[in-house]
Amino acid sequence: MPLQVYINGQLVDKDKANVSVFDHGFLFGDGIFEGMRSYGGKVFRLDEHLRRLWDSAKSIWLEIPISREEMAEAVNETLKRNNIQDGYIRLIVTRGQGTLGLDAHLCTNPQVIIITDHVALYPAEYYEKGLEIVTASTLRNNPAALNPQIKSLNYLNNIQAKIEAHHAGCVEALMLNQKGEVAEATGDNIFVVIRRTLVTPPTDAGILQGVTRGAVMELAVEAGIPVREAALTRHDVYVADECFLTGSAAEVIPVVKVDDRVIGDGRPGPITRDLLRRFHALIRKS
Ligand code: PXG
Repeated sequence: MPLQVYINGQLVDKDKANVSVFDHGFLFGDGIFEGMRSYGGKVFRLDEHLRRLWDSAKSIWLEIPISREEMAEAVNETLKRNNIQDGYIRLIVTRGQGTLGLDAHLCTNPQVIIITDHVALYPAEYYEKGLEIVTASTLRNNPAALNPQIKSLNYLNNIQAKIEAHHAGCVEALMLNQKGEVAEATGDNIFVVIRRTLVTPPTDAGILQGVTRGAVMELAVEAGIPVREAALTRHDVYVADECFLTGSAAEVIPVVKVDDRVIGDGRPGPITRDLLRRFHALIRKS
C-alpha cells in the first residue's frame, strides 16, 4: 500500500494528497507546521507540539478547523495506518485557497495535512565524532518582524543559512540574532557547557522554543547539571568546553568545531554524551 497522507479528515494515497496552487501556503508561505518524532508507535511529546502549533496559529490569526483532541487522534491514526513505529511526522496547516492577492480573509478553507514517514537520520558517525558547523551571515529573523517562535511555512531565513552551511562543507549553520548574539542553528537549538554548567540562549534571543531543548533541560536538572538560559556570543561558544544541538530530527548531536575553532578537546564531551544517553533512555520509555 502506498504511503497514506491525512488531508482534511481523510487518508489518501500520497500521490492523491494535493493542495491548490492558489493555496496561500504555497503562494506566500502562509501557514504553520510541526515536525515530530514517534518512537515505538508513540509520538514524543505530542501535547507540546500541538500547543506550539496552536500558539503559532493564534499569532498569525489562523483558525485550525479541528480541535486539539481531533488533531491528536488524526496524528495517531495516520501513524497507525502507515504502520510506522519509529518515524517522523510533519503536521501542516495552510491558510487555504485564496486569490493571488495577500488577503488572508479571502481564504476560507485551511488545509490540514499530516505526513508520516520513516526518518532520514544523520549518519551515526556525526553522533560519534561530532559535527563541524559555521556561522551563517544570514541573521535569524528579527522577533519584532516574524517571531522565530512561530513555526511558519516560510523557512527561507533558515534555508538561506543552511545553504551557506553547505557552501562551507557543513550540514548545519549557527545563526545569530540582530544583536550579534547566538540564536540557534537552522533547524536545531544550541547548547554549550561552560565549567560544568549547561547554557542555552533564552527565548528572547529570537529562537524556536524546541521541544527537544525543553526535554534536554529537564534531563540536565534530573542529572544535577546546572542549567542556565543566557545570552551567548560566538566567543562564548568558541571557548566552551562542549557544544551540542537539539532537535526532533537530530535529537542530541555533538558539535566539535565552530568556525574553525575546535571545541574542548575536539571530541564529544562527557556532559554531551551523558545527556545523549539520557535522551535515548527517555525516548525508549516514553
Ligand atoms: N530551531 C528551529 C529553527 C527549528 O526549525 C528546532 C529549533 C528544534 O525544535 P524541536 O521542537 O524539534 O526540538 C527546529 C526544528 C528537520 C526539520 O527535518 C526540523 C525543523 C524544521 C524543519 C525541518 O530537521 N524544526
